[in-house]
Amino acid sequence: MNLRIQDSVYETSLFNMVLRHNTPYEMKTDRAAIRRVRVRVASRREPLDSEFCILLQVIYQGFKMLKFYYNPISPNARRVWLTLLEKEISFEPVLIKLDGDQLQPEFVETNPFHHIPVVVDDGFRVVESLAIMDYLETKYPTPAMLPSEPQALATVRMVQLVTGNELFPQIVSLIYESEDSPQAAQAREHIDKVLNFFTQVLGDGSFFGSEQLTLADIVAGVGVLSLPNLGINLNNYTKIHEWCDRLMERPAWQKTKLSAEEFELFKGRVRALVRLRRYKDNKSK
Ligand SMILES: N[C@@H](CCC(=O)N[C@@H](CS)C(=O)NCC(=O)O)C(=O)O
Repeated sequence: MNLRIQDSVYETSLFNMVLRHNTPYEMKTDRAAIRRVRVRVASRREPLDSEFCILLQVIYQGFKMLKFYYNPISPNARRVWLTLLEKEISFEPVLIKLDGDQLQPEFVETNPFHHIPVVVDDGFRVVESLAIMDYLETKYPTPAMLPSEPQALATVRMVQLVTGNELFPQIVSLIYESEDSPQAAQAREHIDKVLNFFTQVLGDGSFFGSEQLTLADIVAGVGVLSLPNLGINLNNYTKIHEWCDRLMERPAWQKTKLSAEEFELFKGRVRALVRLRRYKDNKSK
């Protein structure tokens, strides 16, 4: 990219971007560079030299590259990760350790709810995995992953919401409650209902709402593929089992697959978060 540094409008907007920008999470790798630029911009007496132009290029490219705040063990982040990979969008991954990184002021400035995933694209910040996926779909429409035909679109949204509202809370129960507890039995029963519902919705189709992969497959796939690790046998749901095989044939899914060790880490994080939530609920009673 050639910076047309003589272009004063462009130059000013770039300087403003640099000056406005305070979050080290945004520019983690260029903190020293940004400090140097701030000093130069604050005392703009000298003409711009070539070293300075190069510095601005580095910073400008840093701003242009889509940043993805994530952790591989996070299912919500994996939804976005898969969307980025399936659409072959270039991005800069920013790993957020879920043992406290997410509570650091720099990150809380980016997401006040201290959750991953977050995407910052060209200075535009999006939180909430489903909103991020819609943003990516609209900005990078190829390959299309959200059908526009009314029934197909409703199917995609329905499967996404059923996953979030009906499946995920049961996955959390299975992780938190002991295997032989009534709560775990109830969770297994509800998961059976979800899997039968998904079987019905999928019918003889390859994917949810389309013959091509959709955003519903990504959201439901991340949840359903974790079930065998929690003792749910997918062989009892033939169509869902075949659909899982179709997903796992794809390079993006193999790349983002959790190892057994990572899944244990994820379970540990879920348990800690549930304990924390219950402690807070009890305290406020
Ligand atoms: N509804 C949000 C949920 C995000 C969420 O709960 N993320 C978890 C990881 S899967 C997280 O960041 N937890 C850290 C925390 O709550 O402090 C989304 O879909 O993006």
